[in-house]
Amino acid sequence: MKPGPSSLALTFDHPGLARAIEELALISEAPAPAVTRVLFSDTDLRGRAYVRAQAAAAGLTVREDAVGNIFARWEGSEPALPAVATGSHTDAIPNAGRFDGVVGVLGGLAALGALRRSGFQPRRSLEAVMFTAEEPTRFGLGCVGSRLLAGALSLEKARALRDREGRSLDELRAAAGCTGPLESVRLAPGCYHSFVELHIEQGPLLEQEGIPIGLVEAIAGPSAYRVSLRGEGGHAGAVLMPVRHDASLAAAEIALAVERGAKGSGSPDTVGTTGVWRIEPGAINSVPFFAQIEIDLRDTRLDARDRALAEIRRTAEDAGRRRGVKVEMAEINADPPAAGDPATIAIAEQVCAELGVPCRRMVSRAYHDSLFMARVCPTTMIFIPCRNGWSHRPEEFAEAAHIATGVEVLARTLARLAG
Ligand code: HGY
Ligand code: MN
Ligand code: MN
Repeated sequence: MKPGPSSLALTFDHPGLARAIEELALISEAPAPAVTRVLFSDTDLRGRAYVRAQAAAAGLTVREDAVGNIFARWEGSEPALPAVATGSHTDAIPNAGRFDGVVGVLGGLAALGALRRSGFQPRRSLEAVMFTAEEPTRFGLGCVGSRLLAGALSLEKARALRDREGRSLDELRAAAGCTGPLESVRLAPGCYHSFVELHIEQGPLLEQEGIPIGLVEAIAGPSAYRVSLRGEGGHAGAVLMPVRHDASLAAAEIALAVERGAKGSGSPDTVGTTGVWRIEPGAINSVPFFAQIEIDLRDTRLDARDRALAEIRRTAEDAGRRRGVKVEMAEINADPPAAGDPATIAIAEQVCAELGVPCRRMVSRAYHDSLFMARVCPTTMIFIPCRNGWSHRPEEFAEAAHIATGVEVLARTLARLAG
């Protein structure tokens, strides 16, 4: 008889999970409560070692691929069948929080641990995955690990990635001990039956509505652009205003167009951010001759995102001409949105109903590795509330009770999928 979620007697080590989240949070370049763990930095390598140890302690077979994706596997009774997977990331942008991604990695291990202790025997193998480089901090591109797994990033583009010091992915992964050709990362077709990622919402909805579980039916499509502007420098006292070609002011016009374009796209879900600014020479008494900004633009609807982008491009062209500044706008990535799998969502909804846990379907405005795993197999995400919707900041916080509920819904959903 297929083990229904209610018939499985599961015990969870919630204090142990809370301890692990706190221990991992201390592996950081930033002082607590902030967390910084940039891809292939020393802290990232120590964080990886911590996750590998946790997975091994859970009795799982651990392997790492050529780009640092870590797979913790529990062989099923029919190992030839496509496996069921869960997972997320542990890299963290500068001065982030301790729950983003981590809840899905350590919570996924906790879910598999509870299933193993219950005597449940999955037909399909179960895997908890720690995806490498979900955050764009190192190379300016997010989800490098899951893109390569899904075949959504060409090897040529992967090899062309450079960090601010000019180091390549190949150089950094080799230094991190990740061996093997990049070609070996791409997943074999049909290797996964389904994928479910546990993650904090990174928005205020669940908390506002008092609902402990969100089931993701769409993930907004992220896009990013790097705009380089070259004008003329000079002495801040000597160069009079009418003859200036100030690169930073052209950049400022473009940043305002990002806001204007997002607000005017016709969709409430369009979001635009100019989060990275570089000005040269960066002296108070010198007119900026060079500026570089990085723009993050997203929506679940591509037509709305495109309308916002058109406004940005129009302004870039106009400001450059008017100010005598050379403007080059390069696309870093422009990805389509992903849909959550209805059948997988329905299983998680049934689990919630049997547990008496309120849940709602929703959109993810943040992107996740699920955005690319949805190209590999039927995928959804289980969201839990986070305080005030805060994320990517040290005050990020998820209640232990919400994490516990998320892990239990995940465990029982995985049991259904793998049973
Ligand atoms: O930016 C994002 O949406 C994700 O947190 N990297
Ligand atoms: Mn993040
Ligand atoms: Mn995340």
